[in-house]
Amino acid sequence: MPEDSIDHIDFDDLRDRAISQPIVEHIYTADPSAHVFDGRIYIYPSHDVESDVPFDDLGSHFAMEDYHVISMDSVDGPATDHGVALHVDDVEWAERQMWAPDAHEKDGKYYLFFPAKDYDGIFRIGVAVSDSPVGPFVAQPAAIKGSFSIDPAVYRDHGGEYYMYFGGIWGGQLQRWREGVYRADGEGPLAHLPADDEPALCPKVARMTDDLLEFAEEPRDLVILDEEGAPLLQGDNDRRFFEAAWMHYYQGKYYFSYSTGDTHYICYAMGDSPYGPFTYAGRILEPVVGWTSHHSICEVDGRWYLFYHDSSLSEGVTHLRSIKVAEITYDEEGRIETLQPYRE
Ligand code: FUB
Repeated sequence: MPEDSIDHIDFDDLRDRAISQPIVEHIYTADPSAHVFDGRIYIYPSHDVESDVPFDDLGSHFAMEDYHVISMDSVDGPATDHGVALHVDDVEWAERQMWAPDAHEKDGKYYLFFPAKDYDGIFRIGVAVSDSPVGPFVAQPAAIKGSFSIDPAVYRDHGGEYYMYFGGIWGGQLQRWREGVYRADGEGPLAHLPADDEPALCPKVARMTDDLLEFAEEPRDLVILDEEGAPLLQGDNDRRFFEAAWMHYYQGKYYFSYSTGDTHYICYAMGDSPYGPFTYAGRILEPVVGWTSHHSICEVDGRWYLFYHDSSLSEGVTHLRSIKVAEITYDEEGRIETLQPYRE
């Protein structure tokens, strides 16, 4: 939701009408990636902080420095903040902007996947490892080879393979990698984007190596098609991919979900393989208060939940967000019913 449309919001009323309340209120948190490990819910969010970096369309004011892990016994139970799990000062290759992370477990070890800008101002994706789901995590000395852009989400398929989904346009720099190398020329968030009548930029997917520390293959385009089988166009701002990739599997189908960024929707597309192609299927979440929308989808005790964020606690400050959770439901055809974040 754009900042200029919040001027007339009565935030006490909005918080009363919200379908869910912040999971924690003692810090600002965003971009929640939720998993169940050994029967407990672990959430890997961004840790939002005040910054003196001015607002711009590249998201420079999202100047986060560390990650905290939040855990809960149940979606409506008390949440525990396990403190700093990884700080940018402890990541050799990263200089700033610890954006949306994800985590996964393999053979008793826990892997935190995170984007940050390197010392050339280029977003890369790193991995940090721990024996505990709550850290502390020890970062690898270098970012994943061949990684770029933001918002990693790691999905374990039934065969035991792990795939990373990632990418984000504008400040997430995906458009600067169209030719396979980073293009530093061109000002602002729109430089190097395709024209509105060209196919939209695709999010990326790559299978991970067995140790989860590198890509096992070149990242591929994850294509999102419309109902006629044509790729979504860049000018289709209500449906095209912007950032916040997530993958889940439900009753025989793969669901790729994502944010449309400047139109503020969480949407999804359905497919038959972790690589796609995917066909656009609808909206999961209408716009929340705050510019960004970002989510994960996680099954807990046989029910499905959307973890998301909004800026109602900070009264609309875009870079001070709070993570929330709400149940989602599917119809008989596997379509997800759209959530309205605030009741009328
Ligand atoms: O939190 C920083 C950025 O804002 C994330 O990486 C994006 O997905 C958006 O939520």
